[in-house]
Amino acid sequence: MSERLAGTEANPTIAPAVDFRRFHGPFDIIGDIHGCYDELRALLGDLGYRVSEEREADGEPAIRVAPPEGRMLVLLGDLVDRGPLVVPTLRLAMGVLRDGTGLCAPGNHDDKLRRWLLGRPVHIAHGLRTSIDQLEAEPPAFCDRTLAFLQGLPPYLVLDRGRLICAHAGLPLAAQGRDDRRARDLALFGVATGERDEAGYPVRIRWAETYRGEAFVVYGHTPVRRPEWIGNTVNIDTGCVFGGSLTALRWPERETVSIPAFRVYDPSGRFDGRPTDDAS
Ligand SMILES: [Mn+2]
Repeated sequence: MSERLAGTEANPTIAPAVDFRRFHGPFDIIGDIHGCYDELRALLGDLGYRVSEEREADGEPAIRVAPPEGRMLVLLGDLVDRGPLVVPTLRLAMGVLRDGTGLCAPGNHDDKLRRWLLGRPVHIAHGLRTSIDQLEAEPPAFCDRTLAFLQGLPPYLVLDRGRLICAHAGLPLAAQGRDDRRARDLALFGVATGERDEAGYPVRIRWAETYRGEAFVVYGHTPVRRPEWIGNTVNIDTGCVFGGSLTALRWPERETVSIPAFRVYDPSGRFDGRPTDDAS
């Protein structure tokens, strides 16, 4: 793989599953919603989107998003867990995929919910119980729809002719364009050293500090007080569910728009650049 051009138009080795280069934006990229649907609606309103809560012909609730002319919503993963409104957040994400008004990459929490829905043994912690409780209050068909939605998500997105990569936990250059187990784990969980910190959480490599790729990488997963710009990357997880804020990155403008959380939904957050959980 080319040292510098991985993930760009010049690199022909983009796996089909992650190849969204034909989508040029402009985009509004939002991640780590964690069921903070009220804040998501407010932020989308600030960005000029119209959100409507409707019903399908069969009576099933549906949430429809109408972007401003020409724009597209990109959801950067961790739709679920910890927060109060996981179900409408999922409905909105399913709605944008169905209508073609947006794209979605999964986060580690979404992937763990997917495995729970498949009946696999998962450790119910780090907010998964809040999602399960909310899903169990819905008709069983909603779990089926949620599983089908999660099963269909690509591990990350290569966008805009290869200039932009949206990956929940970021993506080092060597993994860009790949669709193997390691690339998938990096995109969903990040780069772990194998060590644990004094609180028992996995230590992650700060890959962005040495990143020299040409594709701009937008990621989240580790809460920070303000969007963290490092080289050709930005972390936009500003910890809404922990009482921080919900942030969108506008592309290609490279501007962020944030709104403060309406309340602290989960008091366990920290904003020091270390992971808040190891929901793996
Ligand atoms: Mn995450």
